Amino acid sequence: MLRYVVALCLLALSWAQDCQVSNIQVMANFDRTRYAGTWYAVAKKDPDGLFLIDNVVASFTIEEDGKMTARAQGRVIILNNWEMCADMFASFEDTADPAKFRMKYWGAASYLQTGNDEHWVIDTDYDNYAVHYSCRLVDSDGTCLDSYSFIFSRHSTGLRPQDVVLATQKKRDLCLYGKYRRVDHTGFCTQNSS
Ligand code: DAO
Repeated sequence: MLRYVVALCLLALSWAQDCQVSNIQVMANFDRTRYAGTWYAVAKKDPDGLFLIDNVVASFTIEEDGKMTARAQGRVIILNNWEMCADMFASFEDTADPAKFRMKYWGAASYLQTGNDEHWVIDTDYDNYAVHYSCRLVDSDGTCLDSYSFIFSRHSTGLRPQDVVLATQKKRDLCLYGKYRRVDHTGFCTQNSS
């Protein structure tokens, strides 16, 4: 019996870490109402063509029709060396999985990036931390060729030590361990809004 349990655990572990986008586990029974509110990005794995650099704060709202929307700010550098605080908006299209959305995003100003990305909530306890993931391009072998991921905290001061442990495990599960950088909050966006 023990042998079967161990074999099952190993199978589950290898499944979680085979780096296949289709095998990525997202948050079970995701509750968007509890997810709403302000999140501070504390770490980010950048996509190709980095956009939001630091001072990233996202605020999620559940509208009267139940749809999720978001507003985010962050420091960006556009036109090679113009540094500014980007004011961004997003609307989320539901999918069959409550933790997986299609996110349409655009800027308050026309020269800011627009796009249509996956927005998956990998894990959250709603009150302290959240792990987000988006794969922009799936390779022919099923792994992700171009992804980005935010680690969010409810606290501008960062993650609690116990949440660092949980987020680190999720980074490994996403096959992105070692690819994140810290996202600083310096007050840039309170002084330089677009
Ligand atoms: O920063 O490189 C990047 C890609 C992110 C683009 C999307 C930002 C706009 C909306 C954010 C809402 C919550 C994550």
